[in-house]
Amino acid sequence: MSVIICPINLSEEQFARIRAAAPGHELLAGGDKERWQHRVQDAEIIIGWRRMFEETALGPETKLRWVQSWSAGVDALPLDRMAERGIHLTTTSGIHAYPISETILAMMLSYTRNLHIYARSQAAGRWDRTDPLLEMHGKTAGIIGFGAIGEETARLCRAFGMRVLGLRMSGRPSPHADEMYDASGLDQLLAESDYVIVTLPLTRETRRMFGREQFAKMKNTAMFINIGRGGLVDEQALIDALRDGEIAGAGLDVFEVEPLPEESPLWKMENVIITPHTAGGSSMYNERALEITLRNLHSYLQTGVPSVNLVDYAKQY
Ligand code: OXD
Repeated sequence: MSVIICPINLSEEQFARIRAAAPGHELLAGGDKERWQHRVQDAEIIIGWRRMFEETALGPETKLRWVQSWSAGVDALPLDRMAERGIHLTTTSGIHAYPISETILAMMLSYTRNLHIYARSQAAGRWDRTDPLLEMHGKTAGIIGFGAIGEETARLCRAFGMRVLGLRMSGRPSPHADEMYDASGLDQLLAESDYVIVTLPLTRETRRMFGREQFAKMKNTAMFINIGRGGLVDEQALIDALRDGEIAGAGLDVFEVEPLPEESPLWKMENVIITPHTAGGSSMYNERALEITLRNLHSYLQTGVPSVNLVDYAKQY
């Protein structure tokens, strides 16, 4: 009997839906590794990758055919080894649009209306009417990486009366963007935006895409938001840009090293809002990820290939 391993803590009802969709397969499931760790070498399908699978599941004798990642980003997975073994890899890309765009807007609003400062004052019991108090209305949001998250963020920005500039590799226009650029428009987008929002995946091409030069091109009054991956940014250059007033503030969910080390100056910067890589989190997460998984399970069992969010190893996403 083929084995499916799912080390995610789903509900019994959710596991039952996987079992019903894959008759003739044995499902070893749940967060307790006692349930599946002795069978990793037998797995044909893994739903929710764990670093500890690497040695056993990718060895020469592997039976593994398909991995459904429980994340959108797959930069931490052993992509080269998976590609070499011809394993299909699919992601949960698309399900982060609501929680991440809401986090982005929360960062923008908090920063613009000083909530991050007032929260500190409240904790200290201090009536501090610090200004300036800014507005998002009429300002320009530049969104770099315009997939599902970028589209939804743009739609919300428009509801606040903002102008939206987008950038995606294809340059394909969007009804939610006033202008859409391809990679060649990066400098223009950086120069014009009051909020620079990065939602890119981390790949060979995008690693350290934002450094000293890019921060220098941004307005001194601009806010920089990164919910993609820490590796997209030269973090020391970001710290310097914030310190030197090259840019005015930042909203950061992701970091070069996570958890963000205690000694990072970012913790103490008043103009920085930090969330601990939770922008994509949501009580809806598992249900939405399961829906993608079931669609993929269906096509995998019919055709041998999962159909939703299949990673292109050449592009690394
Ligand atoms: C993801 C994330 O990639 O939450 O899914 O960072």
